[in-house]
Amino acid sequence: MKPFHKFTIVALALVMLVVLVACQPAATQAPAAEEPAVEEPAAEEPAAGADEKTFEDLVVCFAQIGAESEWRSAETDSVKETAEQLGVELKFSDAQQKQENQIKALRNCIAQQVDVIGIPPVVETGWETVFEEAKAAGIPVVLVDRQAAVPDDLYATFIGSDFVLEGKNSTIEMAKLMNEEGNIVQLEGTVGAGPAIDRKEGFEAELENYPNMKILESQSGDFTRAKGKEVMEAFLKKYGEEINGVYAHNDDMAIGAIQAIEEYGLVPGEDVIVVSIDGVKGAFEAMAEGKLNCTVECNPLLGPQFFDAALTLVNGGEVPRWIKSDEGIFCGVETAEEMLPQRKY
Ligand code: GYE
Repeated sequence: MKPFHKFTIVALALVMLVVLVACQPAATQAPAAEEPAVEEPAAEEPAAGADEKTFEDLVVCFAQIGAESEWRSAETDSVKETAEQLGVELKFSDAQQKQENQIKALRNCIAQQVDVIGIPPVVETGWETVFEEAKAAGIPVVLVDRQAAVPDDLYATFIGSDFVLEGKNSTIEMAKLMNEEGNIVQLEGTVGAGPAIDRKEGFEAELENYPNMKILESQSGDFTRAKGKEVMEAFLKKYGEEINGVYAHNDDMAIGAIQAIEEYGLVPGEDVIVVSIDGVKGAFEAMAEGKLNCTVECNPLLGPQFFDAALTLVNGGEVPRWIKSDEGIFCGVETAEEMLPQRKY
């Protein structure tokens, strides 16, 4: 409402009030005349209860795993940028891939009595004690992008993808690309990590529908390019041209594998089909060059959903047990060229 308007309405209200005082029987109209006067302060702070917190009141911990992949760096940026935009006080830590560092970070957050803790648990197990400590301190724990194997009452919600489905979709795409036959090597994510366990499970379960496709060997490449390359070199040494396809649990390992395939003298994307998960820019670039065949998307831009959930929890609201991300599947040079300019990570 423009100031001029407000002034006019307030003036009108005053005139009405004088009329009302002078003319008692018209009292039933009083509420209408009073409206603008009460509306002014209310318009500033709609419906917010006196003790209802806003984003500016929140102090939130985010105990990040590290920076092993393009995906994780995109997630870190999303969390930091969103906190800044919303005015949330963020206490961010980087555990350099070590669970013990993540646990230390959580204990620090508890000691500082933050409002909410967000954590992508590097592996699924080993969280019960520290999550119980958070619970005892009344601090909700939000699992961001990776799950933990703990009882339901030890975390408020899981925000992230359906990794089993990502694995299953990867099989389906590989089957199409390989005409439903051939030998595959699997580059797994970090041993014990939720997405590594589920992406393997989804892929292998779906593979049972394709009797002429088989996995020669699976090994962890720890979600990094360097490790992905190293493991692929070993696979090539052992199996050579017997390998028809590579399934990598993330794009970074696939990009490492692509280098190994090229150095070995084969053509990635043609001699060896390559399918991976994440949908990061590096994958779209490799796909535009025809070296990666498909990437199954896993969205890392979880900052907005995370802080929304944090605010709801702090204000005593309910959040779903699983807040899922919306994701697509992208294959081929043309798709990559078309999508690259719009990709946000
Ligand atoms: O796919 C991978 C990363 O936890 C979903 O971790 C995440 C995974 C992601 O390092 O690239």
